[in-house]
Amino acid sequence: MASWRNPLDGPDGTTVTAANGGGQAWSSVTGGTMVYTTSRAFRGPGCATATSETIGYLIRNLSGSASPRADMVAYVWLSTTPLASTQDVPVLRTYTSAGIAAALVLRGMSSNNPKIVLSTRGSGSNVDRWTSTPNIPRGTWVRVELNTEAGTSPTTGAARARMYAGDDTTPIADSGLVTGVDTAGSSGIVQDARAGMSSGVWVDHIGIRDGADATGSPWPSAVAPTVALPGLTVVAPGAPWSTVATVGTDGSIASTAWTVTRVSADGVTDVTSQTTGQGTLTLGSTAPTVGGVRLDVSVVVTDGDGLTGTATTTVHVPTGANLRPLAVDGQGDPWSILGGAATQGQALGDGSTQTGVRSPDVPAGASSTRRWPLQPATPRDALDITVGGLSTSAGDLTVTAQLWAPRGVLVATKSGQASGSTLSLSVPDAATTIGTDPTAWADMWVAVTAVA
Ligand SMILES: [Ca+2]
Repeated sequence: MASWRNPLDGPDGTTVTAANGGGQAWSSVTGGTMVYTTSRAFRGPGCATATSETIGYLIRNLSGSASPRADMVAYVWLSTTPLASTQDVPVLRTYTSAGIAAALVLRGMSSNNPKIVLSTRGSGSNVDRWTSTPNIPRGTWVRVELNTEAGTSPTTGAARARMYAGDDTTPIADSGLVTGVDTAGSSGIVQDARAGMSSGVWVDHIGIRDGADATGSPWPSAVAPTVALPGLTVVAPGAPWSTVATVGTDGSIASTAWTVTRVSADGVTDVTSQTTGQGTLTLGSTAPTVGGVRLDVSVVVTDGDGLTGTATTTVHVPTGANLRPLAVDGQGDPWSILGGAATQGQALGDGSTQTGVRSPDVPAGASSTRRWPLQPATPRDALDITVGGLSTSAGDLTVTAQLWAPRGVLVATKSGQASGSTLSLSVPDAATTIGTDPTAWADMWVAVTAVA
């Protein structure tokens, strides 16, 4: 079984071709000229119609010898003005190798009382098997469905035609399953499905399903769009920056909304949203001009069915070289280490989860900062660093611990006030925010600031 759909949401005014969008590609296009239009739509931004009463056809090849059944559905809108001369618009048809299998025809199109007709293959010409009693409503969306079962002889085929108002589940008209008719000669195969349209007949959302096990409505369920963004990016301060969302959809894209959260070096966030730009987000004059900023970027794509897909990425805007880490044996005293660690690297590296640091006396209104090299041995998915046992001799200080990645990128920050308190720096998504380059993981550091 294979499902296939096309919501006909191509660019407004563009001639419909086999491959120019509007949904999944057609196998071929023939007959009159068809165009996408946003003048109306059952779902999504638009639909398609023909530019004259010369009927255009969209053809979809089925699964060859594996297609003893084919089911089709489409939404149609008839102008309130009858066509000038055309009587029949075969909106849904299935074909076998020897010609037509079954057809759902809009008949009486030049009258005010059009009907739907089910016809199947005959010797020389199609044979009408059923005509609806109700008229086809004009000036509103109507759903039509055609089921075809290919028999293995001219008397073992079956077909069914139905008409509904919009997405209703109870039909306005139903032929029932017409059996014992010729749909495929003796081939047992339905090989393609065709949708037709004329001027005055707008068509939207065509669904096709084939295979031996096709049952129920042929309209396949809509699939949420897939969205992807490039991974972690590092850009220079002030440099314009842009990114492109890669979107996969079985229909159209109704909207694209971006959110950019700026996380500054002091942990302040500034959220901005951008709904224009569609698939591309560009930060030009609004790009960060100061380093030490992280941008958390997310995009939400909504398709014509109202389903959404989302993706996130991170952009680091590093600071200047003045924030390079100290050497492992750097001397920042009078800060000192408390506890059992023999070296600063060990104290703040893999082998220690509890490290005490001692600040110097800090006069009121002053501050003191010490940077501690950090040497994790390997990249990891998550990173937890605890700066504990803060000891001061000047009463309560406000102590801030920050975890910095290479290139001056602030990864995490935490503040506390009580002497002896513990500050935990947790980076659950370290592999994303820091990356997986081992040299990067060997070039990280923690800054501890005491403010009296
Ligand atoms: Ca549409």
